[in-house]
Amino acid sequence: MNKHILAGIVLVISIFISCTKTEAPAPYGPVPTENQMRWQEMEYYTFVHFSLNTYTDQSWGFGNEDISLFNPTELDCRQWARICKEAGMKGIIITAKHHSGFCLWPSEYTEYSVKNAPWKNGKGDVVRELADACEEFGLKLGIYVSPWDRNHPDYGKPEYITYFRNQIRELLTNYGPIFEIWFDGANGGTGYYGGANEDRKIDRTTYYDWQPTYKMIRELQPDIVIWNDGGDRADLRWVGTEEGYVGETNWSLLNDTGEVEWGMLHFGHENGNAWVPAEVNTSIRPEWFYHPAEDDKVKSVPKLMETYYNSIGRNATLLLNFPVMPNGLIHPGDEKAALEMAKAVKESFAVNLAENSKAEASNVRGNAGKFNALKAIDGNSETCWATDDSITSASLTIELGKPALINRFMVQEFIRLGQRVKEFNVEAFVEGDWKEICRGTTIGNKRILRFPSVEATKVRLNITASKSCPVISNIGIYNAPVFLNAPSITRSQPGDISISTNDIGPVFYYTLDGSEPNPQSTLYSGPFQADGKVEVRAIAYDPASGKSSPVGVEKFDISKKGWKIEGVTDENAILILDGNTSTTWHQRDKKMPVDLIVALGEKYNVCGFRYLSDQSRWSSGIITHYRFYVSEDNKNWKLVSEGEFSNIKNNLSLQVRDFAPLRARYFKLRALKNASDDDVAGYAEVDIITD
Ligand code: FUL
Repeated sequence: MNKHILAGIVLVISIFISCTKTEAPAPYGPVPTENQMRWQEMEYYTFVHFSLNTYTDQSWGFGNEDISLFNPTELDCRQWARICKEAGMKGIIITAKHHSGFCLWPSEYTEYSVKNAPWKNGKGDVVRELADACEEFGLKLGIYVSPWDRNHPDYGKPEYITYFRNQIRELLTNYGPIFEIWFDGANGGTGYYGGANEDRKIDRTTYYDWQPTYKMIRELQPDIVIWNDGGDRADLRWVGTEEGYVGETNWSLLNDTGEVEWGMLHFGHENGNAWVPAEVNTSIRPEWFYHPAEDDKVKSVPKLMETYYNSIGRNATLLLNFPVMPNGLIHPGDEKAALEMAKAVKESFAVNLAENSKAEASNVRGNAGKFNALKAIDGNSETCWATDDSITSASLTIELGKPALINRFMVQEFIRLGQRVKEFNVEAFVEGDWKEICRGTTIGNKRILRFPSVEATKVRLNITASKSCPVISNIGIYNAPVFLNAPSITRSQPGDISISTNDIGPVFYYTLDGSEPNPQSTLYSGPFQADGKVEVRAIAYDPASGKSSPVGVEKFDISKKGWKIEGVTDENAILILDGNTSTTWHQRDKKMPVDLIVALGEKYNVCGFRYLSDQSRWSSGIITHYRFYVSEDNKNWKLVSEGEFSNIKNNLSLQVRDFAPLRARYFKLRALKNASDDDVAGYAEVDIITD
């Protein structure tokens, strides 16, 4: 036989043997269940916050709100479902019962539900209508049912757990398949509790006795995933913030020991022994429930895209909330923002420059075609590039064919075999040289990295550390359009205005007369003086693409130049007046109630105040209950506002309270209680509103 033919036959036989012999890598560490996989692949779904609070403008109902307020005259769950479908979401989780205890379905176990509301003469059932709409639009249904119940007389006693389980059973029996159940961890304490009007504390680690409840849930809904932030470890985890992001390093792992520390929620445990992936929950507006005052605070497309990259692009799913209006509909502004975001996502990932180009890897498992580099760019997430078992660092190079502008890199691990990669970087071949364009730590289900546009002919993924041999199912390279964030505008105590952004490369234009800024307005060249009442409007502008950001607006009140914090020697106290939201001051040396007294220097008609808590990830001293006083002489004080900053622990947004104007030269913010039940009072910024 001809030598070459023989060599060819040997090669074919050896390839055949190696292909058939090369097994997929063994799973490494914990792996997802089928239910977790199905959920992970949904990627994006919505929350709907709707309850009696919708009618009382509250974040948390106390539990005694009048049922007769609930009358959504135009309620249309088909509208919610249509918007979600068009926005690319795959399911809807509804607040069937929020902390107030009011039930959106006619529960047979309580009178505090839609069955006693004027809506549809007590014959309505919001959960039923939503289940039907979801079925019609091909969406999955999820249930939020609050463990904390501020209405129920038995809350805090063992009897309540039976009540709670009965409600869960109703919800998981009567409304078809439920993809996710959501158990909020908030347990604020005070409530109506059937008229007791008291503070009831429970031990969140034992009170709810979760295991029998989990068992019942899985029997009733075998395909469900359980989200729980309040006790025993469930299938999914909270990320420790409601701001719309998870850690850049994000392991889908936790330790199986029940309670986890706050920081670990954000990053997961690298060596955790249980698969507990992250879900990023955030609202399309600052708050979860509808508040008319937030109609102009719907998040912009760049902000929502930021959230997209910081959730789905960081190995998490995204649960984006719509607050439904009192009439029962999603506000047109929220709809517009969600649809524009969907369009931006579509445009960003429309063309995958990696797909079906050429690719080579530094190592291929068993030299087998089944696991070669091309499997990472074939658009099929069931096939993957994998290396030999002994390999924990490897490279994969993609030839783009011709020079192409790129600014996004997407990579996915085949997580059914576990999460492995610890560190990687990406290089681009630019004018004859390799240049690092971005780097990351974990990958997981999906990691998307952003970098300034670069023209490249080749792109190389270098996995520099992995727990075990890497298994990569997908790589995408894109040139996404620019979406700039509205710039942020701050003013220091001496009156210097600064304009800034996290985006790379834009310039800013601004106005001070209320007119809309454009590239013909004043160019920002550094901080400038503008004291007293002034409205600054600014845009970020990208000279390369000619694109502008949405307008950032900041209304500043009276000058803080002459303000003084009374009775305090710590010079850092001034940080709470500096206009910089990332600097803070804490009072730690007093017992609650803790007062903050500010002398304004002159007399003003004061008609409101603003409190911004410590914004850092490890924030402390977050005031939850307050009293606000004004005075002309620092002796005789008038109480002008008091109450709670509901949900402030999870959602650190600015708290604004208005009241009837009063002449004042001093104000006093009294902290009655904080979120961690200690004596620390912390502040990022404190400000007043004058008329
Ligand atoms: C929080 C709750 O207290 C908020 O009201 C909201 O429901 C959010 C999703 O979870 O913990």
